[in-house]
Amino acid sequence: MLEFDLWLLYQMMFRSRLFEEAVKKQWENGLISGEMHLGTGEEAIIAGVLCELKDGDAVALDHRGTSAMLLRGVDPVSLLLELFGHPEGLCGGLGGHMHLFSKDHLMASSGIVGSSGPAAAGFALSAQYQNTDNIAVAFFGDGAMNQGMMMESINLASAWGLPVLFVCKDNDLAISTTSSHVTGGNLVDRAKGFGVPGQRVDGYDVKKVWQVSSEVIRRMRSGGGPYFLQAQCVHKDGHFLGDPLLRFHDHPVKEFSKATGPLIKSFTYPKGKNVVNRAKGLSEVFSLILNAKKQRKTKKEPLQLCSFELSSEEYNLEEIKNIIASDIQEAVQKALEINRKGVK
Ligand SMILES: Cc1ncc(C[n+]2csc(CCOP(=O)(O)OP(=O)(O)O)c2C)c(N)n1
Repeated sequence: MLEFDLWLLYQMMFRSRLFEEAVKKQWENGLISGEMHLGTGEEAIIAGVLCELKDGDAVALDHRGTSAMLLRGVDPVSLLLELFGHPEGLCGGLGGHMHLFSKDHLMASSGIVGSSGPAAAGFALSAQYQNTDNIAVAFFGDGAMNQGMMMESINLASAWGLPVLFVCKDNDLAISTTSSHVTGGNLVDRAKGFGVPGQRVDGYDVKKVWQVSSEVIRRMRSGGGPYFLQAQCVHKDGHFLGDPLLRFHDHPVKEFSKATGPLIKSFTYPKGKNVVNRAKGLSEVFSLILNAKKQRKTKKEPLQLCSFELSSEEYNLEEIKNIIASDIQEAVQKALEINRKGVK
């Protein structure tokens, strides 16, 4: 994107949100099996960075990569079929939502936490070797910053001057472990310790994410070396669909009655930590449950924040939303139809 275009950014975010809502519906209908990690809530980070990329740039993704694939142009029908485990899916139905790959788009995702670091560094090494001005982006969560291979990638990217933009989508949680429990120091300073400049950015504000990314990516294309971005976000649908922290909140009686037995058993188990420690552990779990919903309510909503800034004189927002909604609806219907017909 050469010039700032808030309308384009909003459309990207809205497309991403609607697609993931459609995925959620199919997961609830039982068409997608296993865990399903959505990126609802991190749209401003994804759209703000991706809109600055051009052909030949590569993107390495974590376990929430579905919508980034969509926004880079991967066919939504093949994405949905992949999630259904159908042979006509993007990766023959064998990758599922966590292991997506598109050679045409130079994109790969992985469920191995931290692995987007080495993948992006590899893509960037290839761009550097071929003397192009292409860059690579690594998207990952704050939990991945405590993974060795991520540190190794940041180190090598610095030592070799690789054009990698490391984007940490910081929701302060790794499943149910809060960052403050397991993370020493400050992440931007940690990257600086490897010689990689970086900064924090408001991950709810697409305009701010775009401003920083566009400037940094422009520098990277002319040999500026790697950069580190730490952007705050919240995962509106929890760690994965059916996240127990949110389930406990939504259906306390049902969920607590299921958990009472195991909780009593673990509390009265004769071996292990003393009662004070066990009580402390339990209170931490309860406070996580209590905060799970509160956090999602108090955090900013990236789409709403962006829509407040759009000038109604330029375009008709409702019209644009309807067009995107019918595009997504069409893709879902097509994927369902192929899936219904079964395997040829
Ligand atoms: C190497 C590795 N360790 C552990 C896991 C299990 N695991 C899956 S997601 C996750 C949390 C990752 O947290 P973060 O990187 O902050 O991403 P988020 O889910 O918050 O987006 C963990 C520990 C894994 N998939 N890979």
